[in-house]
Amino acid sequence: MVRVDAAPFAFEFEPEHTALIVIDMQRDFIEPGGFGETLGNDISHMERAIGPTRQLLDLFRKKGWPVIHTRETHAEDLSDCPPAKRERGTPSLRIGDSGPMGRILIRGEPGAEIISACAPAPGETVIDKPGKGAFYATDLGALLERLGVRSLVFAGVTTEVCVQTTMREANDRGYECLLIEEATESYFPEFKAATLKMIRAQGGIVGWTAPLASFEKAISAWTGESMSTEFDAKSHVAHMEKVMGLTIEEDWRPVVEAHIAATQNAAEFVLSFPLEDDVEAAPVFEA
Ligand code: C5J
Repeated sequence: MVRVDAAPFAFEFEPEHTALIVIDMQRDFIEPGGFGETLGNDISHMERAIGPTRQLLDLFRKKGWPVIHTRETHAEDLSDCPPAKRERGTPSLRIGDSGPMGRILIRGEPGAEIISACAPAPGETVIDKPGKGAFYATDLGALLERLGVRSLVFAGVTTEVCVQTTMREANDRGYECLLIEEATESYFPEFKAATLKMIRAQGGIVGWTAPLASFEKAISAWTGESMSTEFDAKSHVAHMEKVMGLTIEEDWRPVVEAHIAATQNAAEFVLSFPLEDDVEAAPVFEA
């Protein structure tokens, strides 16, 4: 068990049941000319979250623990974009309009991509979500179930919109959620501060928050205590069998172990299996 010095009290998690979720570190929210800026926001605040998010990514990757990225995106024909979302306010460019980084928030356009510093590594899952919450109209819930995840560590932008919405969705589904304080940002510093307070108020009504240094310290302490700091493909395969409820045949075991040892990522292997049809139903909107 890893024990993080967090607020409102220690956050404890079992690494084999934990994933990192990095919310919407997209060019459209962070770089000039994207959705965030077209809404009139000061995007300069976003930069502060990049380094700490990258540090968290490096930490999870080194351990071979699952990493999931999300992107707020819509289909080319906007059939998954409620008119109310597109028409809200008076932005200089609306979702689907052409901007300096391609069509705003449209899947496949340059602006919808994750910034290079936090780009997904091979094998990491990327969830395209039409909503602010990452569970709505996606297969995130099914993926987490398949991975046997019970605790989620959060990073990304923006704190009070997509990060908080997803944390609340996760909390309602029974996940223990920790938000790393420096790895999230808002266009409004006061909203970030208020969101961190809201999350941990009332005994952690939504979850926990902790500084990155506390998280890193907890991992180091746990690594020091655990029997091996080496990536252990055999134990990852055994865990994978347990999570997926399957038995890998003896002939295949060395192949699977070699693959997982080479990629240092058991989660990638688990996630390469096709999912059943358990995506939350998404309504289709007329463009
Ligand atoms: C917003 C997000 N703010 N990713 N999206 O519209 O938080």
